[in-house]
Amino acid sequence: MSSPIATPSPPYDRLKAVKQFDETKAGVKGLIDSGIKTIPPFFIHPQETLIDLLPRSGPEPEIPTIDLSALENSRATVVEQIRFAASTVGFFQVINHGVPVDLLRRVIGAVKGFHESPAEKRAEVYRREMGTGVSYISNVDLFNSKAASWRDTIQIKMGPGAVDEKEIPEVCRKEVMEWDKEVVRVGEILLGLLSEGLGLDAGRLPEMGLSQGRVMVGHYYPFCPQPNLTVGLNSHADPGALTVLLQDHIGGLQVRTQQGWIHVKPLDGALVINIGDLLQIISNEEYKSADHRVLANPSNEPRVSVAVFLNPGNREKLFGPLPELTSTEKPALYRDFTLIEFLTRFFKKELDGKSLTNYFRK
Ligand SMILES: O=C(O)CCC(=O)C(=O)O
Repeated sequence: MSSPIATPSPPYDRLKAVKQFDETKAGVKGLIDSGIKTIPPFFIHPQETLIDLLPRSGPEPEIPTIDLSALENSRATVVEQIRFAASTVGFFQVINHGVPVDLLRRVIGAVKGFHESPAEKRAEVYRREMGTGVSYISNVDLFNSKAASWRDTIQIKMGPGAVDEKEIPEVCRKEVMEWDKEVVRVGEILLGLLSEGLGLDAGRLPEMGLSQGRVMVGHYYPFCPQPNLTVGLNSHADPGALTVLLQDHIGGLQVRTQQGWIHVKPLDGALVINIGDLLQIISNEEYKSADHRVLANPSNEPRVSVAVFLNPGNREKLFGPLPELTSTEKPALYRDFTLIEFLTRFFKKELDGKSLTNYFRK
């Protein structure tokens, strides 16, 4: 006969559960492959985050789409479109950027191929430190965040001191290298246009070496059985100068605007560009770094995205608002700092949407 006194279930040991998950080295993909039907409690986000995920009512505004093929005949129009997008929503999509569509498909396919390679293969590069320049992890901030997010990531350091090519998993090596070259090319064009949008010479931002420090992240958002209880990626702003993002057709990326959270709708062949905190500071806040997030993926098909963060290569140089953009009417809004100080501050805080720029505000 069973005892009439119920034995209390032991309290949930969150740290133990998180450690056990990390030790599988198989990420969220591993959880889904194991057949789970509910998400482990450490993925469940606080109520205030979940309430904010509810869909908005009414028509949704869209972020601007800018056609770079117009550069040839009407550069001034494109500069104005980019200036407007960068100084309002801080996000835009570019089309006709010159990257072959076939390469865009191959990059997504190769990153997907890595995340869907056998768990033992992925485990070989599962590490939290970026020592060799490649790390596969689930949740960069797994041990510091309030709740984990439904996503795995492969991070690759592309410069300065880029990863030894041989360290990149073979399944995506060729595509990662090709993609990096194209991102630098497109990034430099955009930095030139963004310079002009500030009323500066086209060379001003590119000459600062803002695309020399690059990290590529290939995200994988598997199907989530309880997408209303978690997120794919917490709300955050990117710390660097500019981010070039390639997303597949699934959707889920959202940006915070004055009209609330809006979707960055997948547009075949387009690249998503966003202003990072550093460019907000350098531009003395003419340009805006916007918070963005990714919803947990409710679709049976996994979502894949590949972001490259463009940062300065020189970590000791001082950065701050450009003197040309400050005046007695608009004094510098931020103090100068080195990238080392800036990034140290970034990695101290979890990706919880608190603005990094505020730490450097005068
Ligand atoms: O997956 C995405 O669409 C967004 C990725 C992102 O925001 C990031 O890596 O910082």
